[in-house]
Amino acid sequence: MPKTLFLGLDISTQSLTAVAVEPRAGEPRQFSIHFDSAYPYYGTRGGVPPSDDPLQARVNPLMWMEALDDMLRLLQKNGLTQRVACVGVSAQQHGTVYLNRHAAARIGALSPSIGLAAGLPDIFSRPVSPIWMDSSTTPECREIAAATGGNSALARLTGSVATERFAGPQIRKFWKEDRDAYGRTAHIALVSSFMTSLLIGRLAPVDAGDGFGTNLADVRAGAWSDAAIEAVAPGLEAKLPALRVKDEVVGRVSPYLVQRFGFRPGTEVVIGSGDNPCSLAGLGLIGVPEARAVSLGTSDTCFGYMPSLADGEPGEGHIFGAADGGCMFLVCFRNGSLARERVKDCFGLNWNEFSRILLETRPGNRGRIMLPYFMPEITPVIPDAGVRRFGGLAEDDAAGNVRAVAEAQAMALYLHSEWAGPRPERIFVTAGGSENKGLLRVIADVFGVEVQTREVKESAALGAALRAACAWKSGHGSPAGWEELYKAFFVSDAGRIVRPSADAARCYHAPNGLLAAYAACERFARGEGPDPEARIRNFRSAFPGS
Ligand code: XUL
Repeated sequence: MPKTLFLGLDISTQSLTAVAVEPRAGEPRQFSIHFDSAYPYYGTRGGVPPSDDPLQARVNPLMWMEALDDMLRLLQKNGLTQRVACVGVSAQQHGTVYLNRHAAARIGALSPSIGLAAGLPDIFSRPVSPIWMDSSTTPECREIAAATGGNSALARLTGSVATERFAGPQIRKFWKEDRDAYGRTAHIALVSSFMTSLLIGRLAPVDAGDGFGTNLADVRAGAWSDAAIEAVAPGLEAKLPALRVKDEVVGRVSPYLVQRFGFRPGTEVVIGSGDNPCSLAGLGLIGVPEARAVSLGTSDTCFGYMPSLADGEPGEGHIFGAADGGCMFLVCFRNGSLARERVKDCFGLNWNEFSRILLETRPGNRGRIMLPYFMPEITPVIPDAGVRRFGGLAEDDAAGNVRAVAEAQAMALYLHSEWAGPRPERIFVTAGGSENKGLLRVIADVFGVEVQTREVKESAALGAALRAACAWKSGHGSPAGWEELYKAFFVSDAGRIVRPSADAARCYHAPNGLLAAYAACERFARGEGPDPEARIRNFRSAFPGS
């Protein structure tokens, strides 16, 4: 008798990944579909069609549906679907999917002979979904902040200042630009609740991990906020999914999934969540506030668990819910892997060479600093793309630029997450960039703490599978704590450990260290501070060997 599996499906910016776990069974099974190569007719690059407006990023949700269909077929071919006891979705956060009044019924009545995208082309009231990379809603952010008593009040209420990529400002922009289509919208899902709806065959609720990243919820009450909703658009409350603050099973897979892909009829589905809240679970950090995660993916993020909410407003980041009903903080940088890749490609390097340069060059980069804003940045908010170089960093210096991009990103991760609490005891690094030894060394040195990787790189998909296991177990009389669960399902926590060098950490953290010089560059780029070259000279005289 084949053993029971738990399945996690992660719909990220660039790909759909499935991870299937089985207690104490060794390596999880893993499959990925990359949107650009699998569905060239959607014209995506890095999962998003290029736009004339650099602030806009919108995706046709039918592409995600095609990918889900293909992935479930692939899992069936590998004999996995019939063994799944419970499945969970992880998704890129903040993207919104606009459904018309027929959608709910159509999703539930799909014929198993037709694919998801082919069978449901007309369930949308808006043919595109703005995703997290869209930062075109600055005017709407201002309006929402003004209507809710200003950004401090809004951040205290919703866990974030008005934020361009969040559902609230995006929905307001849609309402302003196309009132008819807004009127035809019966339901606005987040990507996680949309994909979960396709699994259960009816509209799914949204969890607080994703739901708090909207500027629409009262994070202390754990419910949608009337004041925030009123500031966005009329009649919005009726269009939002139900909000749940703690993980729960939201249904069973639809007859469509049973017939088309061979799932067992009783297969359960846990509430979906965002990729960052799922990664928190996948890295074993639920209930562990002393460690933090750094995810080096399309976006770079720094996040960690918070057992309860502090009284003040969050700093530059965001507060989301965690699977156990607690909270997490998150800071997100748009110029993540794509910026690293641009520097790598510009000098014709491969990733091994990129890593070797980081391992061979000296921390501090002799005071040469880059602000790698290849795209408009969200932390700090820099609307105008453009790479800025300081301290005499020459454009054609391969080693200087490689170190400069890696140091800048690590310093930004450090500085912009300082508000979230004391320096962590250790950092878990995940996603694609965690395979790069050089990047791990730079992060360890900049944070001045030990950095660890996990053997399973796909922490978001793994986290979704673990959340499925956790919810299933509590519903079947064997509830398990997160730590216990993590031990039972996690194949091994063997991964790399990189310890910081004390000298390197000093060159970043000393009063005249590189962090101070880098912060001055950021202030200058935002028009909030003087030319940083004097700070850079101070750094050079304090650390002549760096
Ligand atoms: C988080 C964020 C990104 C996306 C990427 O706030 O916008 O990390 O979740 O998938």
